[in-house]
Amino acid sequence: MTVSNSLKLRFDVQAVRADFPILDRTINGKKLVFLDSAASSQKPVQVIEAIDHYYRHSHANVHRGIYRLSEEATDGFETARARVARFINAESPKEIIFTRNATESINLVASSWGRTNLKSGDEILLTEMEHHANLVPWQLIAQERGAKLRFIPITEEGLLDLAEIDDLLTERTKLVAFTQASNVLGTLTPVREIVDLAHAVGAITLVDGAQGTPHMPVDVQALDCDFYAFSSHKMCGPTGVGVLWGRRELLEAMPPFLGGGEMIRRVELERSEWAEVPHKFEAGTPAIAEVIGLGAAVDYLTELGMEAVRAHEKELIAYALDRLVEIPGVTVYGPTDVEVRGGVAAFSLEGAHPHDVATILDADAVAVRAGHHCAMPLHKRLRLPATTRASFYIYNTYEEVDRLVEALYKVKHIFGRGRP
Ligand code: 7TS
Repeated sequence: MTVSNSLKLRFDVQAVRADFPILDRTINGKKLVFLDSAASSQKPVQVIEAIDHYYRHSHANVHRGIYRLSEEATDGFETARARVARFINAESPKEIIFTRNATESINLVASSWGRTNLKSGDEILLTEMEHHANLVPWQLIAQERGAKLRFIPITEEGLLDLAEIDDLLTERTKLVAFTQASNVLGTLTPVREIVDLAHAVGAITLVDGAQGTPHMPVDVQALDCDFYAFSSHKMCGPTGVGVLWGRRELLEAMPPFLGGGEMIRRVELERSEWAEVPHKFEAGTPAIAEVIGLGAAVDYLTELGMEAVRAHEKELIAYALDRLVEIPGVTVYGPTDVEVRGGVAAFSLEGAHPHDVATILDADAVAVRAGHHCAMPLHKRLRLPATTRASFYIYNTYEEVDRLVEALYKVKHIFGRGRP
């Protein structure tokens, strides 16, 4: 008997699992164990059916036709915007901009806000644990504007090291952009504390919520940040849609990101006037079905309760950390205190390359990710070329952690270092 048999999870995981058709799949004759939700989560039937229903019954372009189908599509689209606003406690749905993904949301701010607000000598403060999505857009705009990038370092344990923050945050700092949760270390950052420090020197803040919104309650007003970015596909919703929340006065002062239809009030041959926010930032036909699917995902997570989602993941990661460190030769990175850690475990296994580990786990139908997880500077800081990463979500169980651990013992056996 494994330890997991004596433990019970926060909510009825079997009922949750029954909502995810893909979890019935077998790979190599074994039941799939999906441990790569940090890359993209699986989708419940409620989301799949919302998209199916939309295409079967209500598809037309939005904000244009004065006929029933177009009105239904527009209504579905705008209702989803209101649901997303409520989900992160935005003051108004007008502050919710639909993009393609978190990456595009961050690029929108770097481009529209950065071009009009950054000048030579200004500084942008980032951290050493950022995903490339919250690094490269700032490199591009810093180069263009002659601004300088600075970085909050991390401690050996993988927490943000705020000891030198007074030197890093000065009146030259115009923007602080940082992740709410590391997609490698699992670290949960002290968002409100950093936001307060940034505001004290007059800087604005962007929080990369790609690994936050899917896993914990988010209240942008309580966080007091200025921009907040996330992706639908990591939170049970479809691919192809992301969200940027921004303070209305900032959004109103920013120039458009992309030009075209939908984002204008009036167009002449030589010049145009922009539509009100959020439409100013939504050029062209949007991902209507996907936005409606995101609305269904928000309903699904709201019904589960984000406090319960976080509690579930906290229990799973605590169990996973305990079991992984039992395996000789395994090193898990990131904080050990689950109060400041999300459901992500990146690790190495002595003597085995992460790609080999992931390939052997795949033979056992355990899906994990191997590589740098789009955080190359963080891996350089950890002096590692790559790691293997297991990430957990609402549908994962203790038994699946056991399957991971069993499969890792097999890897050790294959590499000749462990017991069979
Ligand atoms: N920020 C963080 C913290 C992320 O983890 C990711 C994606 C992104 C931004 C970008 O999200 P996207 O939807 O725009 O691509 N993270 C991962 C990952 O860990 N494995 O694959 C994608």
